[in-house]
Formats: sequence, C-alpha cells, structure tokens
Amino acid sequence: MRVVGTAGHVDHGKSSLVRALTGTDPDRWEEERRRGMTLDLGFARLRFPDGTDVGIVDVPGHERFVHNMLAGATGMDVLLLVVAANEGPRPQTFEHLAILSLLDVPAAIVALTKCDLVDDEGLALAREDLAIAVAGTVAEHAPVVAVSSATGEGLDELRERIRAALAALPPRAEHAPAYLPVDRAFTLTGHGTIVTGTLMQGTLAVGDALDVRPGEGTARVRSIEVFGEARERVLPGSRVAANLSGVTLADVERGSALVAPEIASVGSMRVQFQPLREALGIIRRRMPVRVHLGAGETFGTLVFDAAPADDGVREALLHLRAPRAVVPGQRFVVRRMSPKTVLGGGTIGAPAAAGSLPGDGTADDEPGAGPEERAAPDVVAVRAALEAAGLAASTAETLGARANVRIERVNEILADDAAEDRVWTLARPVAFIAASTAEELVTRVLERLERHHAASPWMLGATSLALSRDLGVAEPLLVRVLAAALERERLSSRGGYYARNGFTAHLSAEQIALIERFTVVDPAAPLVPAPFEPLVLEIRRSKVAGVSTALDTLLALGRLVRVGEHIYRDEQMTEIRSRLIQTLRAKKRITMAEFRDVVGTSRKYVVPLLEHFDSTGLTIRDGDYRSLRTVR
Ligand SMILES: Nc1nc2c(ncn2[C@@H]2O[C@H](COP(=O)(O)OP(=O)(O)OP(=O)(O)O)[C@@H](O)[C@H]2O)c(=O)[nH]1
Ligand SMILES: [Mg+2]
Repeated sequence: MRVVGTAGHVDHGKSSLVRALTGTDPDRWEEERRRGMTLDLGFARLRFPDGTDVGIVDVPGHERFVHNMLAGATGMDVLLLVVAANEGPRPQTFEHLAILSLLDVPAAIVALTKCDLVDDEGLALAREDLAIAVAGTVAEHAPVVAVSSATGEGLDELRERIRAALAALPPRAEHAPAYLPVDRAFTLTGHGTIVTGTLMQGTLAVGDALDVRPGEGTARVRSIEVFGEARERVLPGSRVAANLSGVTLADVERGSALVAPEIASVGSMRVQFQPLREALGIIRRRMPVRVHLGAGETFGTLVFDAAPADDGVREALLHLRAPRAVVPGQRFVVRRMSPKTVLGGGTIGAPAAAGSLPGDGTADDEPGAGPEERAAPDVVAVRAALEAAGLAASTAETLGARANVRIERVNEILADDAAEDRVWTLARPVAFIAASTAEELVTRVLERLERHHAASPWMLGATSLALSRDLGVAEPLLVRVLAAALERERLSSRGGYYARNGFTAHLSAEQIALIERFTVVDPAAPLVPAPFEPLVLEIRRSKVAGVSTALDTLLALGRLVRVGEHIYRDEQMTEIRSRLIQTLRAKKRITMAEFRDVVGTSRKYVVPLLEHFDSTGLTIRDGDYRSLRTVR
C-alpha cells in the first residue's frame, strides 16, 4: 500500500480536495470543522476501480501547525501539492516544498485548486508563478492538474495522475526490520492502547513483539486494522492501526516508534546535512536544533567543522538529547529553536562514538575547556559580566558598560551565544541571562514542582506566585524565565499553572465523590445543569482536603463548565454545543425561544448559555438572533 500526502498553504483547498477525491472529511475534530481550518493530521482512503487502496494523509497548512505537518510528511510516497489558482504560491507553499524536498519524497503532483474561481488568464498566471515556485524542488517536474472541488473539474485526471505516479514508485523495503513511527496513540474502551502510523519498512503481523522507543518496553500486536478492516499481516507503506498489549498511553505518544529489536536507538550520529539557502548565516558551527525524525520532534545539536557558508550537502554530527530509533539512510528535517524556521535536513549515516570525529564538540560542554580558552577577550568579558549578574537580567547596555565592550559587539556576542543556547533571551522587556543561571533556576522550579505534584496531585500545578514565594525569586523575572523555559519545552503550563512535562492532575476519591454528589444529572432532564451555590457552600463546610482547588482543576480542564449560577458536566455541554451548531448550520440563526426548544430546558438556563457561547466566540449576537461566528 502507498501513502499520498497533501501539502500547501492554509486555506488553499487541501482538505476539500481530499473530501472530493475520497468522500471522507479528513478534518476529524469538531474544532477543525467549526473553524474551517485543519489543525492536525487527517486520514482518508482513496480506492481505485481495480480495488487498490491508497492512504491519504491531509496536513494542516497554517504556519502554527508545521510540526503536525512534519509528523505527516514522514511517510509520504507521493506529494500532492495544493496551490489555489486564485492565490498562487504563498509562504507555506514554499515551506512545505522545502520540507518535502529535504525528505526526498519520491514523487509529486501539483493540484491547482479552486480553478472555478479564475478565468483562463488567471489560470495561466497561476501556472507561471507555480513554475517559478517549484524550480529546484521535488515538484519541479511534477504534472500540474487544474481542479475544482466545487465543480468536480479535473478530479478524474488527478486520480489518473496519482495512479500513474504510484505505479512508477520503487518498492518499499519489505524484508527490512519493521519500523512504525507513531502519529497517533489513544485508548478505546475494551481494547486498550491503539497506535496508528505509516509502516515505513518491514512487515507487521498479529502476534509480533516490537520494541517501543524511546523507552524500554515491548508491545505485542493484538490486532491490526487498515482503514477499519482487520488484517493478519501488512506490508510496508500501509496506514496501520495496531491494537497493542503490554503498553499504556504513558509509554507511547506521537513521535514514539514501534520497531523490530534489530533497529538501534542512537544518540549521536554522522549525518549528511543540506542547509536551506535562507538559513545560511543563521546556522552556527554548533547549532541547537529541533530535530524531526519519524513522526516526532526532539531536541539536538548539529556540529559542523565550520558554519555552513553555501547550500551544498556536507557531513555533520547530530547529537540528540535522548537516543532515538533510527535507520541508516533515514531522512530528517531540523528547525531553529526559536523562531521555529526550517534550517535544513538530510540523511542519517552511521552512529558516531562521542569524540571520534574531527569537529565533534563534546569537549565544549565541559566548563573551562574548549571555547572559553579559545574565545576572544571581549567574548570572555561579556560572558563573565553576564554570569556575574546572576538572576538580575541584564540589558546589552549594562553588559557593555560592565565588560568594557562596544554595544554593537555586545549584541553580536549575545546573538551568537543565544544561537548556541549559552544565553537565554528574555522577553518584555528584552534582557539576557546566562543559560547556566537560567538552567539552575529551572532545575529548582522542577524540584519544587515535583514536590508540589506529590503533595497536591489534584492541582494542575503551581502558580508563578507560589513558585516565586517558595524560591525567593521576584515573580516578574520568574515569569519571564519560565516563558523561555516553556519555549524550550522544559515544563508545561495550563490555565495559569506550571507543571512538569507529562504531569496530569488526579483527584482523590473523596474529592470526586463530593463534587459528583452536587453535579448529579437527572435522567429525566439530562441537559439541566446543577446549581453552583450549594456545591460551593458544601465545599466550604467540608473537611475533604483540597476539594476547592480540585474543583478549580475540573473547571480549568473543562470537565465541569460554570455558566452563570449553574454548572454543567462536559457531556452535557458537548451535547448542547453540538445541538446548537447543528441547528445553526441548518437555520443560520436562532432566537432564544427556539434555542430553548432545542435544548429542552427553560429560559432561566438558556439565556446564560447563549451569553456563554457568545463569550467563548462560538456565536455572535445580532438583536434577538444568534448565529455562528465564522473564524477568519
Ligand atoms: N470555489 C471553490 N472553493 C474551494 C475549493 N476548494 C476549497 N474551497 C474552499 O476554500 C476554503 C478552504 O478549503 P480547505 O479545504 O479547508 O483548505 P485547506 O487547504 O484544507 O486549509 P488548511 O487545512 O487550514 O490549511 C473552504 O471554504 C472551501 O470551501 C474549490 O475548488 N473551489
Ligand atoms: Mg485542511
């Protein structure tokens, strides 16, 4: 089986085209349908008249979701580049093309969509702009098909082009060890853990035991489905859903891989690296990067003999923060830590023994050794001034004064050191602290959070105010350092609470029992909420530890939703929302009285509900009517 993947700028019609080709809406989430925008990967099956199946992966076009696009790009056999004829190539057209060229996807087709919106001249213009955009990329010689998902024009030709491209593909490595990058992991009641992905190489059969990487675990394949049909054994290139035993959701997530034991986990490796031309001048000799390997993103450092000065392919060393399952010859893409622009990509070579290669900068990690000794005196002076300032965030001006270095030079040194993550740049206002100082503070925060999670597992974490008191660090500064740490994914935050990565809040049985008692749903009136006041009074009276903050957690997670003086359970809210959306889709607008009939409760409840939906941005009010607010 084979996988065709979409790519292209936001709103250019990728998902519509997939729907027109397959009849399946790849936008799986309610939020995607509501916003008319793809947020995460979508999947569909394209079936040819001869019974051959092709998997389609639909990616988001918005620049904020490039990480999701990258997770989907990894297993594509054929790129279906979507460019709207009425807009022509736009920024993510170029970015996606660069990514798929670095990943060396074997075949490409361009769909010029929305051709019903342009005349012949417009179409000719779009074709010209397109030819310039694809020059030098993987889509340079790709067939271009003008299509319209609205009228169906061009779809038959596109299907035929896809069929021809698939027929010309080289075979996948069937006899290689199995390698399944995980792009989704979830549980189904009664089935346990399920993962999905594109089987990159090898075969997968029911009963197989596979390693779960990263990690130590082994999973056994209980059953396999391809597009909802059970299979005993699947060939590489298949879109697989595998039901696993021996693992839980704590062990697998997007970015994990299920691999045969022959496949090694490697932390440092030689790579052939191709920088993008736009990234020249940004890439340093030693460059911290986000590494996209398989369906996952991880952190690492690229080390060159010298910073790349041209866009030719060169040898480099790639050190990952933690070892990953890799196959020699596998492709990868790297992005900058911040802003997250694509820098380049390449091919994995042999594992490298640390320190074994010229240009391996492992000694650089030891304080006092390496760069400090070689660094110019002004660099040493600026670094010393920054370190001496400790947690007092410094501006370039104060550092210049203290180090006796010109301000332009201070800025250069800070930019170099920030690119190598020796210096953390804080925002609002811009200031700098030494990475060692920042790391030390983050370590203390993480220790504090560990204790906090153990003591109050029902809370989402600790607030910056609590952390600032505990650590004796001024809150405004702490918040700025935490923002930089969040950017580096050293911890996470939700609803104003900071938490260790991977932490999830758990309420105690007593807390749950108390809150449940006051949020009981009457089966005869399933959409009537509970009053808020009695719950609050009971919480105030009760001796159950932490129940007040436990309620905050449920509210922050949306498991309970407070609407005015009432409280809804999330099942109720979901049902009400979906009835409202369905009605508004059908009727366009609705009055309060009509909504009351839709929900089947009374005015007392639906007036605050509608105000709630206005305030969350779902609906918009116009006199007596509500309609759906269309985003963008
Ligand atoms: N007239 C016309 N409109 C189209 C066509 N294809 C898509 N559209 C409209 O263009 C808008 C965007 O379409 P989508 O398919 O969601 O675009 P997308 O590329 O998947 O967008 P993202 O996933 O967010 O990047 C929708 O309003 C579609 O109805 C077409 O061929 N003709
Ligand atoms: Mg889409």
